[in-house]
Amino acid sequence: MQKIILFILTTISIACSSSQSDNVTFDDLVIYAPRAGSSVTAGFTNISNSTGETITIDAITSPQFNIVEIHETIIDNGVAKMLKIEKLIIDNDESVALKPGGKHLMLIDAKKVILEGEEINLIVELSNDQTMNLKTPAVSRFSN
Ligand SMILES: [Cu+2]
Repeated sequence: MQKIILFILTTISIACSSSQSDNVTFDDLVIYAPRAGSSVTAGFTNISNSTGETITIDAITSPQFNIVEIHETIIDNGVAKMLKIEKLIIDNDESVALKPGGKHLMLIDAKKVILEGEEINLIVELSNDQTMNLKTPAVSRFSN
């Protein structure tokens, strides 16, 4: 009987340690292919922080774009405007949604024409000195 209890305890502690892993995740990353003739596009994702500490996104770069920024859409006197967020802060055990009409990734000045299906890479530098490499194929903005 004691063996069984020990086994259960071990299983629980393994489950806990995996959910508490040093982790920042970018889920459901979507990047639109720029419109024909445009070199600018937007991206969306859900960022979660389970590192045990507050995390700041210090920088995002991409081999395919000269500039990657995080923007926030605000309504100013009835006009939608985008503000650059210099450092996006994500508290421990919190997530931040980058979504249409809200915060979003802005990919600016594509280095070449990017068509649907082409892979986009993002290099994300976090305040804990972690660097994350993300990739996703560019999708049509009319696909959903
Ligand atoms: Cu923007």
